[in-house]
Amino acid sequence: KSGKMFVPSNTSGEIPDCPEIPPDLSPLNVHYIPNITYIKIVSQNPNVGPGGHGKPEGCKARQKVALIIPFRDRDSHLRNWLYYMHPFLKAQQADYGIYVVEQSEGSMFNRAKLMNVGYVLASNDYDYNCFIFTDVDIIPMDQRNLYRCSSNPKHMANALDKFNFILPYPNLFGGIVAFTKEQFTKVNGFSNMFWGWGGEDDELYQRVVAVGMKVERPDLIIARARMISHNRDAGNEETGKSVHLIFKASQRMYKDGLNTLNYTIIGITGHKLFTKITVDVGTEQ
Ligand code: UD2
Ligand code: MN
Repeated sequence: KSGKMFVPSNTSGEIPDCPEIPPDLSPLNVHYIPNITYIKIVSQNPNVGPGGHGKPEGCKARQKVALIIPFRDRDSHLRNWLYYMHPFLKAQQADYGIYVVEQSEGSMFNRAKLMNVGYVLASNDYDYNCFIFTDVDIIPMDQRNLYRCSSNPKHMANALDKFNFILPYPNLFGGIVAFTKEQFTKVNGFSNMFWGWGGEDDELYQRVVAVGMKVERPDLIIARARMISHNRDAGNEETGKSVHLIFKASQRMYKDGLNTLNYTIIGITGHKLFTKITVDVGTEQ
């Protein structure tokens, strides 16, 4: 025997925490590229693991972030989102996973219910403590806009190009929101009752207010983001039923949400750039 043992260079076996604010973040040039291909995005992001997971090298992230995207028939938007977001999240030294929650054909779109399904399945996949619920068509224009959770629920789509980079009305809570696990369970998630376009974001805002939490927003300069312009999708029409649901949010919130969520998984596929969950969320009762 030589008596020699292999001793790794870092004897404690621990890697340091990442800095609170990642280094070298800057504004970005973002424009819609209709013909970007998955092959190109994969080749440009060799560090991304199966199912769309990324992790910083050489340091330990302070949060584990799940990005949840409600989806149906928006492939070119998804390609653009992935093209910009994988490098963006890498620059932010994020420990993250991307979940595209696709509603199966034949029923009215239910964005909020897809968010709840994404929350449950992502939680089963990895030890996430932060959940960012984002539309597929919104791409941040500044790396300093940290895709992280805060001590309050955070609304992150407060400076969209579509609204000339200002908050169009004070209670807007649509587009992108970030919740810790504690914050999201405290409001019982989103309502499951919003079929078709509109109102589910305002209802979530009412839940946040009802439990006494405040909403945070990033600075208007760093929150600048592009929303890819589009028409209203077929199968996501506005029904006009949302107003009374928003109004009664605080009375309904503990009997409509994560604790009453029902759905049927059609399939879960680990793509190279994201995890796709196809789900049947039913139809309006
Ligand atoms: C606003 C809100 C959005 C949501 C919506 C009303 C902002 C910036 N955005 O966006 O968060 O509250 O109003 O429901 O405030 N989707 C599909 N396929 C479909 C339909 C929708 O993938 O057929 C997904 C996709 O991720 C899309 C999101 O749902 O970005 C919201 O739908 P939208 O983009 O049509 O709604 P929009 O732009 O009016
Ligand atoms: Mn949109």
